[in-house]
Amino acid sequence: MTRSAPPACDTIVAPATPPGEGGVGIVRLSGSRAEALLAAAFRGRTAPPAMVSHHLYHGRLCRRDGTPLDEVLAVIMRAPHSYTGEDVVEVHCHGGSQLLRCILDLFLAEGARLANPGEFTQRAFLNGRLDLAQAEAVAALIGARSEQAARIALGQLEGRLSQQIHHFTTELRELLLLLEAHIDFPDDDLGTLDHQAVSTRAAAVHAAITELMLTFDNGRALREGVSVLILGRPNVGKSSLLNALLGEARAIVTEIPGTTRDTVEEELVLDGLPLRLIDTAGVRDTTDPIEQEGVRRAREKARAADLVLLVLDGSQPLTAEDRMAVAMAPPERTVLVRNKSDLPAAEEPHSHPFLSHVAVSVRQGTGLAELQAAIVAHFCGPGAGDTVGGVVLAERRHRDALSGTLTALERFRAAQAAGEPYECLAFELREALAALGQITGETTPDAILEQIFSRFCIGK
Ligand SMILES: Nc1nc2c(ncn2[C@@H]2O[C@H](COP(=O)(O)OP(=O)(O)OP(=O)(O)O)[C@@H](O)[C@H]2O)c(=O)[nH]1
Ligand SMILES: [Mg+2]
Repeated sequence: MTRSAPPACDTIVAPATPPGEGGVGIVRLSGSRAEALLAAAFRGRTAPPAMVSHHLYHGRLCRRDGTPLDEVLAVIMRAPHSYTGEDVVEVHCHGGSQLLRCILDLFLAEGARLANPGEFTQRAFLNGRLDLAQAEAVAALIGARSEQAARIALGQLEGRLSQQIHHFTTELRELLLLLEAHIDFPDDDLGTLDHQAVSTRAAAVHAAITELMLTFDNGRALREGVSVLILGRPNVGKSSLLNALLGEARAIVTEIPGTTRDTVEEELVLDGLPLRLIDTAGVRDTTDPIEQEGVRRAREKARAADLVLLVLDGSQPLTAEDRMAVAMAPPERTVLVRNKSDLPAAEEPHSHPFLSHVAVSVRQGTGLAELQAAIVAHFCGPGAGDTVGGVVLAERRHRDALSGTLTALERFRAAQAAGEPYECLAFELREALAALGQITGETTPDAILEQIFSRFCIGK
């Protein structure tokens, strides 16, 4: 698919800094008239046409009638060496909402158009400054909730993922060319197609993509954050555990069973892993309709949670209510927490089907570090945290595109094994390539592009 050429570069404007008061506010322009628009409003020792690209100049910004708006620093970044690849102007003014609005209005009155969300980055993409995976990394970097997430996004912005995709694409294109040569010139001196070599190379790409896809769970966890649900019968110390992990008295703790009746959610970053910690109402059979609803919610959330912390009171024998809670916990996503280890243990922990088992005393603060390590290990541990050549897949869209590539490669392998005509093999390779192209944006439908860029903030 050929992408439509960039629109005849109308000049867009938007605040690049968030709304509210701040030390500086930045208004950004991009397009062929960016410099002219600055020239119309800037009064300083150096007039915009004489400004050296990428240098800051001090001056005043004035309305047409000469009314000064603010003292500013202005910079022109001339095409093509700018973020968008077009002439970009940034005006650094004092950071006040009203002031920014006046400056924006000034440029709008001079003929600029208010930028759509993500339009600067969209232009960078359309002008070939970034591919789509890199453009998406810009949004991911801005939205990163932990250092690791930011690191993954930066790697993607710097083109690490794109390089991998490029490598797969080159490999498959070469195979496609080989096939097409045999289709177009069957009687030439090309010799017979070396099927073994072709299938080995296709299988190598398949294996590398499969390996890359294994990084997705970790990447998604770091990018989007994970949900960790605290589950158990009343009074085992669930809310106490929530508070201890948060380091603040967020939920009410009392010795009365049934204290928590609704779910309580808080965000927390553990070792760079952003997580949403959810405390729930104690699981028990109850006639209280409010508590019943709380228990229903706990059950529902246990199904959806990425990880469950199943809390038991280690000083008490297992009760029927404990068993209810155990039945609600998905074993492959549950860490067993035996709380109250400061009290004499009721019985030794017996074998259990859960991921791991940690003894803690929230009261004394013991075992919490082990529990935190167990949580992080589940999402980022060995095997889960592997990167492929420093690349971690973090975007569902990329995962889906890669799985499309794998499916096409599997059909390719089957067609080859069945001795189908070269045309059929070539078709599957083209499908595989089209799926890969969705990641970098070469084959991404316009509607999807719109959707991706609309998720950006204004001014980016
Ligand atoms: N000895 C001891 N007591 C604890 C520990 N952790 C919590 N408790 C006590 O256990 C009682 C119940 O604690 P909560 O955190 O309210 O228990 P919960 O599981 O949230 O209870 P519900 O909200 O009723 O379901 C309180 O009196 C806590 O002080 C612990 O490690 N050791
Ligand atoms: Mg509670």
